[in-house]
Amino acid sequence: MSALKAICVLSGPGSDSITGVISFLQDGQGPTIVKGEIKGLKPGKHGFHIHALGDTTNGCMSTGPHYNPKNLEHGAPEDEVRHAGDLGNIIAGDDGIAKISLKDVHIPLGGAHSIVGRAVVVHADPDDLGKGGHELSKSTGNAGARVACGIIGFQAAA
Ligand SMILES: [Cu+2]
Ligand SMILES: [Zn+2]
Repeated sequence: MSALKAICVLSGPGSDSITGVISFLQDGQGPTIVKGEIKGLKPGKHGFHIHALGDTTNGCMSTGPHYNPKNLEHGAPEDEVRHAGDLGNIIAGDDGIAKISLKDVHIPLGGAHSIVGRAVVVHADPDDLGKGGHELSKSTGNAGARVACGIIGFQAAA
């Protein structure tokens, strides 16, 4: 069985020109490998999620909530109770660049719970991973504004 590949080109709504490209690779039923780079961020942690909808007609706002096919509460990537789309935080350096390299078993590129056609969203603030005690902690991680997003689409197979 050949690997599935997908790609997401991100951009921000503001004039601050946040841009990035994230690639996804899944071999068979294995974990999905996520790699990429996002530029133009404020240094520090930024919430990083798969949102449910591939709809950017109203910018990143119309990508819906975190992708959550199992109807669970928001959490950290390593938690059992989490949204499928909860990929935690990315960390931008002083140069505003965040490099991403992670593996996750909850974001397949095929089957009933595929993330292809959905959106990657980067937030202004850190994701508290459900533990911040804020009224939004258990739904969004209180990660603030959506500063960049893009739609995940298939790419030519590996
Ligand atoms: Cu999000
Ligand atoms: Zn979530």
